[in-house]
Amino acid sequence: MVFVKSHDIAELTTELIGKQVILGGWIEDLRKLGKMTFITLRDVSGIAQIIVKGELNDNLGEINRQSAVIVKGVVQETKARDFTFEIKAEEIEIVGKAIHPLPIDPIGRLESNIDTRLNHRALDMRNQRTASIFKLRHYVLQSLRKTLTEKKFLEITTPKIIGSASEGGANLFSLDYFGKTAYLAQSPQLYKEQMTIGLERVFEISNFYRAENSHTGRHLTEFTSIDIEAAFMDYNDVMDVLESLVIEVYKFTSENCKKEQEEIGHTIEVPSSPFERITYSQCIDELKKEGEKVEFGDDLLDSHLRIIGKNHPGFYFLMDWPMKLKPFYIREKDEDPTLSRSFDLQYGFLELSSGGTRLHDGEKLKTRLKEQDLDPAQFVDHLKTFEWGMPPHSGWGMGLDRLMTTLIGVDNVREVVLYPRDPDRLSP
Ligand code: AMO
Repeated sequence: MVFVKSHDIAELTTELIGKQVILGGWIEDLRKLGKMTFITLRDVSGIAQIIVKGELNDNLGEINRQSAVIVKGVVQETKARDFTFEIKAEEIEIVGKAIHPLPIDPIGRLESNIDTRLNHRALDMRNQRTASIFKLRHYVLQSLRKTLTEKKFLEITTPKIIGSASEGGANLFSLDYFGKTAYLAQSPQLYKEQMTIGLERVFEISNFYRAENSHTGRHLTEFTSIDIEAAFMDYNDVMDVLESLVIEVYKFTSENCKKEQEEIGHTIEVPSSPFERITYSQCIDELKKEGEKVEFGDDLLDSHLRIIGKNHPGFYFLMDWPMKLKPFYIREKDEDPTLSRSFDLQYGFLELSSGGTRLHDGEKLKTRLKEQDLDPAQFVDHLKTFEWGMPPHSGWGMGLDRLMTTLIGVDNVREVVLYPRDPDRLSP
């Protein structure tokens, strides 16, 4: 039999009754009833009932559930309650046999823990809850690209193998590069800033790497980041871009992914806007009121953010952080140089994004590098671009995996990443 399907299951309608179709998919269920066999066939788009009778049924033999099959048959009316038509099989070919028993139950009747599912991720994708998460992830990416393109951002791809750190020395993976030391990029920070001198507004959606020995539901060693950088914008402008992007993602998936929301058992609620914008100083005051021993200049610990998150559920911006807590490329506020033009986008206690206005004066950048014990000599290629007409610019980076957890209401980023990488997991 040919391998080419005539239709996806979702394309079948009662108008095709009497017509021959060729379907391809996996046997989700199989019931032998005397002279007949009922097969539930699933493909990526849906499920159909196949009925097998007569000689074909007599010669059917053993077929394990979850085997891949091609079915040629005729669409006909049905008495089944769950279907509006069925397919009377004329030919069935098992094109990919599945073993029995399988290591996990893809229908999800027998629940497996996340580690077991991740060990068999490809098979887990036949679980409709898991498949729906990754369909949603696709639509999130589609929405992000659409909105950013409408806002005149151009998609770029920067190198992931680099010669010096983009975010300072911490958490760097190093590798041998033909006898030299190379690193895996922690972010596209320096390259995206450089691109503003010609392309003005750029974005990148790529994987980046952090040698973070963290065992939490929100840290991975390889994560997907959505990054933007825009010339002639201040941090308030790129916060507006971020806010409208998040709102659009929620709107787009809430409207276009009804089936996926049903499968996951979670309704996507579009957040109200504008998002609250609170300052770091306000947070310190709030924490002090709650009896926390914290002073201006201290970094906010997870325990602090949990308190702030309780006071401000949902999305909010936490802005104007002290300069000393921010990376070398962040610019100070004119009216108070101890404060930075920076922000984090929070979802409760969870940090989704950070960004800010950048220093665009090369000399100041050099001074800041030294202040942070970084060697300007390591950044010569970057620093020289600041002599070529560097415009004022701002941007942010947002963890796609973390954004996905807020969208579908799960706690662990591993649920929304195909093959997560963390200190304990390097395969499959
Ligand atoms: P930052 O280091 O805050 O900023 O990272 C931006 C966002 O990326 C996500 N993220 C992670 N997600 C999962 N696992 C990790 N280990 C991990 N590390 C970071 C988070 C975080 O908010 N260059 C700046 C951004 C900018 O200023 O443009 C940067 O990388 O959601």
